[in-house]
Amino acid sequence: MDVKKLAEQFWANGYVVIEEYFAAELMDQLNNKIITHFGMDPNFEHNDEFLDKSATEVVPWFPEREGEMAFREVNDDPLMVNLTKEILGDDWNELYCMIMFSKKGTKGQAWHQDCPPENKAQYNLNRLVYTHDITDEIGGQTLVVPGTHKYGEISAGVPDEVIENQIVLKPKKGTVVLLHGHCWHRVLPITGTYRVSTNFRAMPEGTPEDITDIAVYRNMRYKFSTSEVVEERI
Ligand SMILES: O=C(O)CCC(=O)C(=O)O
Ligand SMILES: [Fe+2]
Repeated sequence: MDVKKLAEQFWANGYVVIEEYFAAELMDQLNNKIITHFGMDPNFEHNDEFLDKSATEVVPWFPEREGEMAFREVNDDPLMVNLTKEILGDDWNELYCMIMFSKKGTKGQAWHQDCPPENKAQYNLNRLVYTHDITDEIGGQTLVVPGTHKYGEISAGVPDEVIENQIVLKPKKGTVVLLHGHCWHRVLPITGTYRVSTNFRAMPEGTPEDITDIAVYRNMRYKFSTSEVVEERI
């Protein structure tokens, strides 16, 4: 695997995809752990204002905060580590491992940036691993707009409308997607039984630990730690 080429692609587009990198067996094992944790009908943890206004319906789980370390094997994989280093530089830091569950019939996630884009040197790097196939039947396809990690703030507007040049990703089981936190992205509604993604978030040196506390949507900025809209945009 040519990490230099992959890093170049990442910096050109704001994301890079490595298809079916992890073994199906390991993915099945981790997917089972995820399903055992959530079941098929977990309660939303975010408040109603956020769920309505953000058009975002996901339930997060931070396994390592509860001592569940089974995801370390993926986190510590040589490609994950070497490619992260190539993209972020030698002194990058791990942020956290976060799993996002979406149940059948939910909206997915509206367009957003994971953190404010004003300081281009400070951002989160999403290192997404998919433990099951994302297909048109299941829904939950990941949408990205190439190059937008360089554009600054996401355009204000309807939270989940079609954006020009959007690309639809349908990651198969074991696929890795590295996605810049400033790159505009969203997740389509879930039509199948469930959808999960596992995100090993990292950040470049000098980025504060709370970098993902405020997310930028097309209609607002939202602060998760205090559950409040900190800026209305439309
Ligand atoms: O689950 C995905 O495919 C993307 C989720 C997302 O918005 C993120 O990782 O920041
Ligand atoms: Fe995101």
